[in-house]
Amino acid sequence: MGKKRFQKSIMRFIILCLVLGAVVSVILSGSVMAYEKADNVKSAFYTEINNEVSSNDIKNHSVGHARIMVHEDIGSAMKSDTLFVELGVIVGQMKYDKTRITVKAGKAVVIVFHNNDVMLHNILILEPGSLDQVGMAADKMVADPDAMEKGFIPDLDAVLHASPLVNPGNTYRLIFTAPEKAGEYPFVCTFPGHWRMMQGVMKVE
Ligand SMILES: [Cu+2]
Repeated sequence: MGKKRFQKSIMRFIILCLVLGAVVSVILSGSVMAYEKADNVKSAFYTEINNEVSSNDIKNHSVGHARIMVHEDIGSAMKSDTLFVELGVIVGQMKYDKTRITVKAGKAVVIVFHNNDVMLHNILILEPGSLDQVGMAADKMVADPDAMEKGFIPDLDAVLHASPLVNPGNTYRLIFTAPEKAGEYPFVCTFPGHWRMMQGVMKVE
């Protein structure tokens, strides 16, 4: 092999290495970017949720048997078939602006609860047929000095999911997995005196 030919093949080898290196680094940076993007979306979601929790002044996330399920169910809320339901309040009437919500059994649900009213409200999802039991238990909580801290959420198994008390002008996302069993599940506000007026039905089908 002549000196020139040898130099040529060395050059070819170096160029090949450079091209391969460039291709590999483009592929790698692409996947890193994709990873970072997904991670940003995820962390933004966490930050938003955490802000809402602190803005509602929840000191203890395990209030009422860890039924404030913000953190546990974040994973399910990120599924593509998650159902988002907007729910507001009819100002000054102690009523939600919807009396019926329909969800799919076993699917993730996010109830985006806007408290556009001038007083505190919450939202609890209950076992079918348990509205009176839970409502009366909530009324009795007026005598409990820790009731505000407990968010007026009765400590009963019939309470499936619950938001904390939501301040006027605040929004709370109640994230949960819909029951597997079809049926009519009451939703209700248990702030003192509200439950008889402020209620609706979540139909699971
Ligand atoms: Cu209310």
